[in-house]
Parts: sequence; structure tokens; C-alpha cells
Amino acid sequence: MRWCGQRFGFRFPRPALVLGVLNVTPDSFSDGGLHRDPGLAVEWAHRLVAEGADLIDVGGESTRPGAEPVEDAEELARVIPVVERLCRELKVPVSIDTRKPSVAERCLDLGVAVVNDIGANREDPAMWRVVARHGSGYVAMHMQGDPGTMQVRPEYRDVVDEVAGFLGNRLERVQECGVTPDQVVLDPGIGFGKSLDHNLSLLAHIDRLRSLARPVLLGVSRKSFLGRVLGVAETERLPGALACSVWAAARGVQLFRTHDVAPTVRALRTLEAVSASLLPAS
Ligand code: HH2
Repeated sequence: MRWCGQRFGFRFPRPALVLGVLNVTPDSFSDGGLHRDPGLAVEWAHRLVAEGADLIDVGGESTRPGAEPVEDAEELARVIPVVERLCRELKVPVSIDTRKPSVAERCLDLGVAVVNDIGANREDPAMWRVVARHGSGYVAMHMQGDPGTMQVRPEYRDVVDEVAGFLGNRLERVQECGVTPDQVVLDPGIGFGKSLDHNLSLLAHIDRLRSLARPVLLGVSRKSFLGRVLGVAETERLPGALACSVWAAARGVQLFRTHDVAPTVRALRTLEAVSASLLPAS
């Protein structure tokens, strides 16, 4: 299996890929305000790459539960100075975490390789046309509702079935707009319109997404469901995130979005060393 676009290409099986998170927002739930100065943001991205990040995922709008939407112009003003420099300076692909076709398009013009679309639940195909036109990578993430209200009593008949069905449907819809399957990665959207039980069920049965025959991306880093499991604040959630990532990697998940690149890379490399010593079942 391949995941590729005009500016990047990865072939699987291969060691798991790690996306380093770079939020240039004032209000992201765990790193809001830390990277608002473009110079510091770029420095941070270089550090994440040195720690082993395979891609850098830049976000200019917080999508934490209860977040208010940000205007296009404001989001562009936040991300463009950083994206411009990262596309020139980094040796790894840059991805843009946005729901807005206008932001995606501008970033792709500057050299961004991947659109990470947490708003893949939309009905308007404008974003998919942008991705098709630029031949970029595309992450389609499941979200029930919108960040403003998504955590108000999320409901599913069968969360694993519904999320898998949604992602399969998006894979078809994007192709209708000219995006090829090779460009697409699928993400169950942990924490996006899901209760604690929904998140845990999705993780427990994450291997069911393999039937979609596309690489799967997981974002658990510092998320509140870990706080509920462990009873700890954001700064103390790394062991929980590593446990989930290793669990998922052992079940075939290939991409991990994280704020904590070095420990995530080390945990995944350890798992891969153990797996490489597995004897075939007799
Ligand atoms: N989670 C967040 C943002 N973008 N993208 C994908 N594909 N998958 C995720 O799970 C995901 C995502 C939320 O994390 P963060 O960026 O740290 O927070 P905020 O939305 O507050 O900026």
C-alpha cells in the first residue's frame, strides 16, 4: 500500500509514521499560545523533526470541544508566516490541519503536501476538489457534529460500525471529486463527538478499519479521554497516549499524530523491534 501525493510518498509496510503537532493558535487545549510567534514556531518544528517526526502538522484553529470557529482571514494570518518558512526549510512534508478549502488552497500553493481535514463530515465537496486539483495527501477524519457542540451527548448505535461506514463513504465521495485512494489516509477522530466509551471501543476495535484498505491515522495525544481514564491533567497523559499508540500500532495503525514526538517514536520503535522477532505461527 502507498500513501502519496505530488510532494511526498510513503510505501507500507514501513515503520509507523509520526506527525508532530504544531498549533499556532492562542487557545489549543494543550499547547495554545506556546507557538504564536512564527520564529518560535519554526524553531519548534525543527526540534520535532530532529526528534524523529516524519511530517509536521500545522494548525491555526483550535477544534477542542466548545471551540468557536475562526474566520478564514484570521486562520490564514496565523498559519501563513509559519507554513511559508517550514515549506522552505524542512526536509519532511508539511501538513495543514484545516477545515477550510481557502486555507488549504493557499497553503498548498506555498508547498504544503497534505491536507488534514477534521471536517470531512461536510456535505460541500469544495475541499475535495482543492485536494484533487493539487494532488496533495488528504486525511479524512470522522467527527460527529461540530467542535462547538460535539461533546453534548454524542450517540451511536454501534460506534465502530458507524465510523468505519463513514470513512468508507468518504473514500468513495473524494474519488467522485477526482482524489485517488493513494492520496487518502483515514482517521476515526478520537475525541471528536465521542464519549469515553465510544473512544475506548474505537481503540479496542481499531483493527476493523483495516478492511478499508487505506492507512489509518490515530490522534490520542493529551486528549481528555485519557484524563478520564487516568484522572490526570494534560501534562500527565503521555503514558496513556503511548499505551494507546502501541496498542493501535500492534493492530495495524500506521500514523500517529502527537505533541510528544520523541517518546512516541521511541515507543513505536521498541514495538517494531519486538514485532520483528515474532516467529510465524506454526
Ligand atoms: N486532533 C486534534 C486536531 N487535529 N487531526 C486529526 N487528523 N486527528 C486528530 O485526532 C486531531 C486532529 C486535536 O488536538 P490539538 O490540535 O492538540 O488541539 P486543538 O484542536 O485544541 O488545537
